[in-house]
Amino acid sequence: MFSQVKQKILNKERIAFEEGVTLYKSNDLLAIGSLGRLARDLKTKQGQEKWIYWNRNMHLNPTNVCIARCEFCAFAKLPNEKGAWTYTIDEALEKVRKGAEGGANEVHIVGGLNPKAALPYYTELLKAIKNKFPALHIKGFTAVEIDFFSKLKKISHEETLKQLIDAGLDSMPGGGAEIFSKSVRNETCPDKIPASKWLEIHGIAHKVGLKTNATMLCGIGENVEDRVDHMVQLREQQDKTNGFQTFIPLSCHYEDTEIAGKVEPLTAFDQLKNIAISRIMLDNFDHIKAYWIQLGVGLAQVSLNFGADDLDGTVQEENITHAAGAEKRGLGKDFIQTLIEDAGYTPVERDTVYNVLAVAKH
Ligand code: V47
Repeated sequence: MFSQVKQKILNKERIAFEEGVTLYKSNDLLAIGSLGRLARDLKTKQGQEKWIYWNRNMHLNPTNVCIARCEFCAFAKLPNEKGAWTYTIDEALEKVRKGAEGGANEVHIVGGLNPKAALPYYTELLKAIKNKFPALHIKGFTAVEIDFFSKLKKISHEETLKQLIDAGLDSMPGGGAEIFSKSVRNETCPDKIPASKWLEIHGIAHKVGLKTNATMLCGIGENVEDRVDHMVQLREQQDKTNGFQTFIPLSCHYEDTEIAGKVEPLTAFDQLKNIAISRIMLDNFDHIKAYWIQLGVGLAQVSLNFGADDLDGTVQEENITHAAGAEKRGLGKDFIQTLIEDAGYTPVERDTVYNVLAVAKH
């Protein structure tokens, strides 16, 4: 089976659902990893074979108030619950100022579904950020939030996106995808839009000119068939609208969540397979991101040899995974580059849409 998949990768043929499942069911991790690496190597351009991307970014979570109840989320609070926040525009600007002074050129904005933080709040926020920090790229809002803003305002998804773009939105992150499987979605995040809506909104975003990312949240009771199905659905959407840049497999953290104890946590093998198999399956995605906040720095570094070509960024100020127990906050730019170099690769600083800002010299 491995030689058949290898041949298909070499021939640039698409890997079938069943083959993806068979790879997941194998424990020959190094063989799976070498296929992931092969798929990655064949995607790179001449002279860029050893490139691994990173960026200088910060997260901004303007509100953690959320009317959706997702079993895996430790971030969401009810409006009057202790620890709930909704920043004023000035408070949000102050966070952004700190990030920009720390060197960030991207702000990743996501928040809860808060009926008091509707579209006008966000358009005002984006305009204020662009006004004060015109060079910052704003990567903001999951498809789940876009749907929520549209419903509150009773306007279409396209109109919502256009208003956000007019206010300064530059691209969209990949959150809110969770796992597309109906049964796992109904069990763990019943208030979230279904997979079809998530995909449709990304398609609309691509149509109006935004680049977006895609995630898959693992360790929430899904099986390997669910994971491969998730990848196949993303691959099909990408065939239609071709605006996804990066795929990011996410690993659930359980502290203070309702799902804790109900499901088996991911092993290191699971997480490295997610990287390698997504690289093999998602032939029409340019990049696979090893999100070190969730993988941990060690596994993220190892995953560079399993097909990942992006380490995300310095990530100043992150709240979603930290609410659920992730340990580190913020990596220095020198350390990110050391992680990449020690794995045998060349650190390449990028902006959000993969323009190259600097290639490290040896
Ligand atoms: O949508 C929620 C997930 C996502 C937990 O696009 C959890 O570049 C782990 O989407 N444990 C937000 N994960 C993060 C995200 C992301 C991160 C980095 C880069 C990009 C990008 C996007 O985090 C949520 C949800 O799927 N999440 N709770 C948890 N307990």
